[in-house]
Amino acid sequence: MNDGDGDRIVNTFCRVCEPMCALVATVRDGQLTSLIGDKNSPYSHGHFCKKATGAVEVMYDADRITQPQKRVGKPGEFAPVSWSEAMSDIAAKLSDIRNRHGPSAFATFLGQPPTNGFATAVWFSAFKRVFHTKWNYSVNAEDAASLLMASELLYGSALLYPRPDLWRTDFAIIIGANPMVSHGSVCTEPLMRDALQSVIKRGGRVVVIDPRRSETAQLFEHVAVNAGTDAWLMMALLNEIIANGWIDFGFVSEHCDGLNELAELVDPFTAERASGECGVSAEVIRNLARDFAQAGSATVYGRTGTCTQQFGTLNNMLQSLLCIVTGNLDRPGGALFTWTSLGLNSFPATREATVRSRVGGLPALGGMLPSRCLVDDVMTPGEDQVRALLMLGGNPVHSSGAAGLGFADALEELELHFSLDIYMNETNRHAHYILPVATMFERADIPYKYLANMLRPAMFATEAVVKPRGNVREEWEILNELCRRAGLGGAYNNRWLRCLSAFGLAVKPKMMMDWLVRTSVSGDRYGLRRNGLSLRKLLRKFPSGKSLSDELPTGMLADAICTPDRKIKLAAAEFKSEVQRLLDQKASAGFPFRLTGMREMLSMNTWLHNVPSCMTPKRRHQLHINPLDASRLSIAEGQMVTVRSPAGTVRVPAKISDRMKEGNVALPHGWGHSGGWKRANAVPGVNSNILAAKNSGEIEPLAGMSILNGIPVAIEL
Ligand SMILES: Nc1nc2c(c(=O)[nH]1)N[C@H]1C(S)=C(S)[C@@H](COP(=O)(O)OP(=O)(O)OC[C@H]3O[C@@H](n4cnc5c(=O)[nH]c(N)nc54)[C@H](O)[C@@H]3O)O[C@H]1N2
Ligand SMILES: Nc1nc2c(c(=O)[nH]1)N[C@H]1C(S)=C(S)[C@@H](COP(=O)(O)OP(=O)(O)OC[C@H]3O[C@@H](n4cnc5c(=O)[nH]c(N)nc54)[C@H](O)[C@@H]3O)O[C@H]1N2
Ligand code: SF4
Ligand SMILES: [Mo]
Repeated sequence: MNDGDGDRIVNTFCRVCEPMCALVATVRDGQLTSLIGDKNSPYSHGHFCKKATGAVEVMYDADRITQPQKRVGKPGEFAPVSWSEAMSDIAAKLSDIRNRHGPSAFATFLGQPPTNGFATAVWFSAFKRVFHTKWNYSVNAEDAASLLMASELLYGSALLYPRPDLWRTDFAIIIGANPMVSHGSVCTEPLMRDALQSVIKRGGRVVVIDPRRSETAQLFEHVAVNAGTDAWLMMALLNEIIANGWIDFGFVSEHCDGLNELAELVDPFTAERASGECGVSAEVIRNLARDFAQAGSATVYGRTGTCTQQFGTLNNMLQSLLCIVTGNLDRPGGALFTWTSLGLNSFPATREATVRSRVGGLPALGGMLPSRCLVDDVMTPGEDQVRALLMLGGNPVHSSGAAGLGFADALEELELHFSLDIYMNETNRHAHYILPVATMFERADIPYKYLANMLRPAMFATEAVVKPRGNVREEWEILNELCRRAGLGGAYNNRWLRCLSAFGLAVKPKMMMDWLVRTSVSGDRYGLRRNGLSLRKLLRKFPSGKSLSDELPTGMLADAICTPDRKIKLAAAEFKSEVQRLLDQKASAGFPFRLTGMREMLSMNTWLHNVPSCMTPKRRHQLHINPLDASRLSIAEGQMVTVRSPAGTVRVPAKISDRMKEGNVALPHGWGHSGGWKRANAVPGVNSNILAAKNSGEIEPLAGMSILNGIPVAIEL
């Protein structure tokens, strides 16, 4: 579209976080000059945030890497090289390491940002298959692995995780999520505020369970819980519900297994006993159980606050169980399975956790091993030892819960470490090569990974808004080229596509996107369905996107459940052992506070701290502490305090805030930089994950979760 004065108006969408808000960009002389939310989008209605502007500044950031870099000295010392020199050296070294040690010696690490793009997700998946990589790590154990594990244990597939039907529910419990800041995760909804407010408009309730009166809790009802004790609270809620018979017996007897065992397991968890642990009064627990169970429909939405915990998998099972026993699974207003036009919802009947890490035996969930395993897998000699690593847009030296456990030292041991990124960060400063990639505005895309999480399924597409800056390449091209140079054809699952690629005829992302759109439920089936979609039609006729449905389907349960007898397991063996571990757990003497993380509006994990829109002059990295706790310790606003955990110590200024529950403190993650990003490096801050480090034996045992919330700490002046 053109709009006079030489300005070009381009419809696009944001891929910084999960809602993927529709945007309208203005381009002048080939430069993206302004960005606003697309009011015509039937999906996001103009919603957008400052992080999208931050992403434009990232694209034009002087500290961005725009030419391949080769390590020439100590960590962080790089010199520019040509693509051909970098690629031929990497491919030769890869082939050599694979010849000498076998394919398992080459591992991959996937960070969060690359998963937001279609081409990267698809080509990376094929790349791993073509190279037969066995050890594939990610930040999933700092994120959602416990959700996947809980789904596997309950429903028989890690990918069968429920989404909260916020647009239809009468009662929403939000536990360990702050969607007013994070904009939602594993639940894709740009209109999150409207969705939550719609519950109130229908006469329903939204109850936010959080140690901090979060931005979401401020808008709705808040129940202040002690960090890391949610399992106590939810066990007591279940106990109340079961003891009072507020159960949907018809649903449970048709679809579930193990109600009697579950009743026995929850029996010791009286409201009084749980109250002593979680800091919520017995009366509030009883009333919450009753009101939730007796609501017309009810749902529970939890996220990183309950996932990345000592009892992450148990928490996620309990969140589901509250919906299951009250008959709120797979019905309007409850917890729903997914639907996507691309057919990504064809439920895979797999037991996911078949691959386990080389040392420590932690499970790969969704095909992803916990980040912490990389350290041991590199450092421990023997068969299948990791010697070469592809770091795809990750920063685990900073983001991993094992950040303090010699992560950087392990990276220095690698024979080959190459990174695809837009910056030099705290992790790839240890790489041998950094290969610079295109940012989101420099590539065509369709929403992909998050389609299956949309509460209102929609489809949209974007062209590249501007040409890639400098000498960067798209990730798919780099991955494909490496396969080709290693004599493996290309990064395609299909043999014919690999052959074509070997002859220089690589099938490109737009062709693949077109194929997916056209063969999708809403596609034109290459002319067989007159009103169906193609990529071209999406781009031309629906530049602001197309809404496919206002709600998710229900009634899929019978087909969806993947357990051998197609029953939901209410009391799996793993569940029982976790309940026992909960009962046996002892407080950490000498560490009277509980530390949590908290996301901030203008941060995106570790990577948006170098641009002015996001790192505004007034921002500070602070420890949030309740006024009563502060006065007991004689801490004044802004004073430096020492935060000590069993794993490490950091010093940060205090922010006194009555939004914190007494005895709980919060410290945002992602601060304290030492990469190639000058503005970020100059801002005072610390890496909060130094406090989280734990050896494999001490972490959440089922999914291998890093414990990032509810860390026992001491606070000193
Ligand atoms: N204490 C604590 N730690 C946490 C969390 C927490 O809540 N508390 N949250 C965890 C969670 S949920 C996550 S997802 C992780 C994130 O952990 P990571 O993925 O390791 O870190 P990120 O900060 O997301 O960024 C990784 C890198 O991606 C690069 N990048 C940005 N866009 C692109 C792109 O398009 N392509 C490529 N190739 N690179 C790109 C950035 O420059 C950055 O260097 O952090 C986890 N760590
Ligand atoms: N602005 C911004 N948005 C983001 C990101 C970002 O870094 N910045 N990251 C994106 C990513 S990768 C993800 S995975 C999502 C995460 O999405 P969310 O999980 O919604 O993110 P948080 O804002 O960290 O919310 C976690 C909430 O849990 C609370 N909490 C901490 N510990 C406990 C506990 O023990 N019990 C309970 N009940 N609550 C607890 C915290 O106080 C916080 O309010 O956000 C995404 N969106
Ligand atoms: S909410 Fe997320 S997807 Fe939407 S504009 Fe902000 S950063 Fe982008
Ligand atoms: Mo995440």
